[in-house]
Amino acid sequence: MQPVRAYIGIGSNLDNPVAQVQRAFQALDDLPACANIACSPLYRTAPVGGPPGQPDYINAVAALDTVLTADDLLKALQALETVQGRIRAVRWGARTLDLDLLLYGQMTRDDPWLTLPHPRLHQRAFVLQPLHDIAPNLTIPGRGTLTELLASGPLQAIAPLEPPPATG
Ligand code: A4P
Ligand code: MG
Repeated sequence: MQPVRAYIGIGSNLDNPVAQVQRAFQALDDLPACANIACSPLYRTAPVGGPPGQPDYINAVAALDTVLTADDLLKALQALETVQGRIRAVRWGARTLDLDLLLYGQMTRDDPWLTLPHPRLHQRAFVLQPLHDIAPNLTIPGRGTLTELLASGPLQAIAPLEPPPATG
């Protein structure tokens, strides 16, 4: 099987979210049958949906080349969530680690177990902006280019965790 470029959305808002996201980058880099990882900057973002009063999230995106099938990659992601203490209680509730399969090549699929592209990707600045940071020319099947989606608004305003120092 030829390697497929896959994009993974990473979110955490419990138990030291910055460390959770950094640990997730390392765990993704260590996955068997996956290579060439690219990691986006980290963003601090206000919660979208879910129960009121949950903490802010740290969000990021990773890309990797994989020879796993899409189903096996999702199973691997769910296993990593469990290793990092994910407990599923409330939909969109606070979590130590959420790993969403955003894109698997240009595959499209409408299945509750695995929908591709991720069904809410195009509405979320906390996904679109870090995706754009590592893959500015990406097209989302059925949705358009990242540039178009970021310009189409209205999207939540988000800021990098550590903005680059001012120059000049
Ligand atoms: N599933 C279907 N397609 C996919 C896919 N492409 N990637 C199924 C991953 N999973 C997929 O997921 C629920 C079910 O979706 C799984 O059984 C899987 O087979 P889950 O991770 O157990 O639960 P969840 O993440 O709470 O649900 P959901 O609907 O995926 O939530 P979202 O859309 O991921 O939203 N606000 C901020 N600021 N930052 C965030 O990261 N995240 C969410 C979760 C809400 N608000 C947020 C953030
Ligand atoms: Mg999820």
